[in-house]
Amino acid sequence: MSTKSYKERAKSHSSPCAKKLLELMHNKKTNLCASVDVHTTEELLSLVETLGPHICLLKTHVDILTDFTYEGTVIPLKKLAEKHNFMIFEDRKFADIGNTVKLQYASGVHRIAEWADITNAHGITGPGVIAGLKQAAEEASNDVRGLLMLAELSSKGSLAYGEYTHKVVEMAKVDPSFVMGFIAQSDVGGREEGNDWLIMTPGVGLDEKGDSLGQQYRTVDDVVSGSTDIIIVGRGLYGSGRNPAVEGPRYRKAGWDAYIKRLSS
Ligand code: BMP
Repeated sequence: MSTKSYKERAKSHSSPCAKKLLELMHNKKTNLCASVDVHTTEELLSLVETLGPHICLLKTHVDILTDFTYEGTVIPLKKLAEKHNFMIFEDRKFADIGNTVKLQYASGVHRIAEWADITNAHGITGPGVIAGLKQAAEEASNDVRGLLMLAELSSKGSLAYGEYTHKVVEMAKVDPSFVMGFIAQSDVGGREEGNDWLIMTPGVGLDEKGDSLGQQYRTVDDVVSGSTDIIIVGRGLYGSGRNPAVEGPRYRKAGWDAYIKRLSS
């Protein structure tokens, strides 16, 4: 766990993308990432318009959209990111050999490398996944790009723990300028060489304990008092019966208060 402020960490971070995000978090006073898993671009843009002022990061799964186009989806999303000052994380969970993920990241209908500030990958195939994604990022854009490795998962029965998690953390060390941190539920360590990994945690909810398909929720205080730097919240913000205009500020405040408390602990 880091008890340093986001501002302090931004100054010395090895990843330019993490630096940019930490500065944004400090200036905007939010560590909330909204995860918006909806079917249409219209729903996505409307929710992002409401949640945008409260978040540092928007997490997308653009392969869920039935009407995705670069012009119709990405361009307006990037405009909203500029208007409300947040970054974009496409939760693609790459998991193939380096050459294939390089193609998947840059090509196809989604061309993720061109517009997503951050994406993520499983370590199951070995460090080639990091090298492949890095090559695609460099070829696709001059903007900073960051990669999160999936070290632990929130779902019941996940196989990502213990030795597997440890090996993923070791793997991340091959490129700390591109790998900015982990999707994880705990402090996964690996800072001996001075790496200041960002820990982003999904499976966060203030009202539910989980869903019927294995998702498990923990509270904001629980995760941030541990090692979480960024809380990832989905249905807690916009699920049935929820008003995003109310839940956005509520989760933002909970996340920020928990961070301030951690700083003084
Ligand atoms: P929700 O808060 O509605 O359960 O959504 C969680 C989001 O985080 C989903 O988009 C899911 O794909 C993602 N996620 C997760 O729930 N657990 C993980 O360990 C990793 C994830 O990316």
